[in-house]
Amino acid sequence: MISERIINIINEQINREFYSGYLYLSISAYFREIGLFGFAHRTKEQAAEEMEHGMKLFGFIIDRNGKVELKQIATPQFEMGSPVEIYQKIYEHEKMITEAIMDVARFAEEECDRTTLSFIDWYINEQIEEERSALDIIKRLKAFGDDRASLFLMDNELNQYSRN
Ligand code: OFO
Repeated sequence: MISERIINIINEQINREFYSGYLYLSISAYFREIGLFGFAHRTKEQAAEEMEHGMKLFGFIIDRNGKVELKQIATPQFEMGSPVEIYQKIYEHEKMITEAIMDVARFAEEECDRTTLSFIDWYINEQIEEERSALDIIKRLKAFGDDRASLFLMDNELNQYSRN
């Protein structure tokens, strides 16, 4: 039996994942606007990934016979800047998501809910990847980003990105 407390925090997490999708989509639109099509592609793929994260949580609540509550998705409040500034904010956002996932794990531990604990493990590992990939892009932008030719090459490289 899953507790109300766990259902509530997972419903909140569904909202955060869809918000993340919105956030990446807004960033993708901005990159597209300024002609960084590879960055636009990469962040659009990330948006789709976030929707999948939300849907997986949605499915989990249904599977556990809980009540899904779809909350309002906020408009992303994100001041765009240079690619490195944007990725620094993405990194901060992902760290916040990691904390939220850890809260789900903590609640599940407190309630000895092994099913939720085992389910949320996937997200804990996924967050390692989410933080790392944002950091990798920051590192490369810092190493090469001021140079327009390098930014062009990196943009082309990101255009090849496929999450499958
Ligand atoms: Fe779903 O992890 Fe990013 O936000």
